[in-house]
Amino acid sequence: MTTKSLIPIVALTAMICICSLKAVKAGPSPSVRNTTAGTATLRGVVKFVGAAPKSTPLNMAADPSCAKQHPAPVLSQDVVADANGGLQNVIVFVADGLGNQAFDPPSQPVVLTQKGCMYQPHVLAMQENQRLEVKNDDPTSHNIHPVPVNNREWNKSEPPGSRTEETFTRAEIAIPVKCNIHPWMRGYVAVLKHPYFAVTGKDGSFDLSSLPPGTYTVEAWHEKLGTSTQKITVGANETKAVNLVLKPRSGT
Ligand SMILES: [Cu+2]
Repeated sequence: MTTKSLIPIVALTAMICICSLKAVKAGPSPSVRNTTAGTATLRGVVKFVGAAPKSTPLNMAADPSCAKQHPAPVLSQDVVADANGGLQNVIVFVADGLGNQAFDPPSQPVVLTQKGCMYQPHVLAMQENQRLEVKNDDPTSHNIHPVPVNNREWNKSEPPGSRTEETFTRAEIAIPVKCNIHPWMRGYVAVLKHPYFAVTGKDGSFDLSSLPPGTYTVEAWHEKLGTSTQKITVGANETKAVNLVLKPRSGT
């Protein structure tokens, strides 16, 4: 072989080396990115059993612009249940069974509104790295201050009519949110790794749809009543009922 004929071989070998180096650098993907929605559904109701703790009226006298917006007394939102025991404001989510799948956050933000010096909604859930838009629809200033354990803590002053945006990068169920100006303001933001979560409505109902078929642990989380879990297997194109019960904890 002449030196001339060796050049292309050397060049090719160098290219292969560079390519394989790149591949090694990138490493094996830590997770399988899920892009296809599944066809399984878990649907049910979270019920509260036991004596409901008494809701207490909130005292907004410290800021007349807040109090003025509520002709009737506003009750605390700690435990909100309907006549059938359907429990509102419960975060229901897949706690186990999705393996190492990873999910991109939705491009749309979730919106938390400060209105009547309350958080609307009182409980919300979002995905890691999804945008959280915080609006102030009140004629008074608020200072939103989430108090996370696994995420970066921040607090922001919001003059009337303003909005701000933030994200949480790590799963956490759930982050308490308070206002540094109005001590009665309290909310919760749950952050999840995947899109399989819901917050129960007025009747305690929830719907986890577009799941891949599998065996899942479904968990219900409530700010005062703690957690409840259930394991369930669901197939493709199948809908299964999951009903969860929460009881007052000792001392609640
Ligand atoms: Cu406030």
